[in-house]
Amino acid sequence: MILGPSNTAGKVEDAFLFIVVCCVVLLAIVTACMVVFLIRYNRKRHPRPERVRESLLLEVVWTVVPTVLVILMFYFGWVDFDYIRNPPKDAMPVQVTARQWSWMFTYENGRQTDILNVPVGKPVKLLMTSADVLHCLYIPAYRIKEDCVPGLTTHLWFTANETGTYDIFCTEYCGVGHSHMRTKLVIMAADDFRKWYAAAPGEGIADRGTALLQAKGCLGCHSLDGTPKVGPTLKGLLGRKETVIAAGRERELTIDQGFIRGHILDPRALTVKGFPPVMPPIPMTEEELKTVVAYLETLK
Ligand SMILES: [Cu+2]
Repeated sequence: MILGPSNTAGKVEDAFLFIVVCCVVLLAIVTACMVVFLIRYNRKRHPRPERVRESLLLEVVWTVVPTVLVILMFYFGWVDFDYIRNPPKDAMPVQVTARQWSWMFTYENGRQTDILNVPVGKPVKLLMTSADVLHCLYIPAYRIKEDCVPGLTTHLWFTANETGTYDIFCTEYCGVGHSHMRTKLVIMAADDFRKWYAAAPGEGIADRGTALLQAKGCLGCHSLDGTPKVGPTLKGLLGRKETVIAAGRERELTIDQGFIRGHILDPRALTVKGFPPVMPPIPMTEEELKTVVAYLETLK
């Protein structure tokens, strides 16, 4: 029995190992028979073919053994699949919203992040949906993945066996920013998680601004450090001169507060030249728009 970094990883690994071992043993037997037959029944030694009589014993063996092996493969696969599909009752629920091109995790107390933080040793249940197109949440180290479908809630669950940081990928091609749609799974010690979970986000504009941009998924496509991603960087955005394309025509524009507010709510009206016209409208309250603008002021 393999332990692995999570309960699910061990299960999948066990079933996979059993199948690989069966395949390797069968391959060795078939290859050995082939080589022996090649030498022993060579045409030089047997110029005239001989009549071969059937062997009931041999036929029974080569029918029964593979049948039993295939049934065992199905059995291990089914038992583990059933286990991985059914979360325990006491699992900690986390809502997951996938959107082009970011992940948002919402906890029971309303806390929202773009990185999945969970405690070690506790079952966690992800309740997943999508705000736009099909996505798929994949945790390679845990050997689990599940689709995120608009209008539907799908689920995944796991219990982490050890602390650490693991990759989360989107594995359903979802548009130009698909390769940017990755984040981290952070497994914390129980005490660290309790502290993180209870901590209120900081009161300063930098903390509130980044928390809001994270929660709304903006940072999936826009960096804060000057590097362009799917969209232009937010660093120095306010007051910057950009060439924009509106209704197929190009023009110069200085980005001001009005532009930011309008563009968040209705991004399809115009696009910054050099970037794909793919930003979805981001619903925000007046309060949230104020926070974004105030935060962008500090990034000038
Ligand atoms: Cu995706």
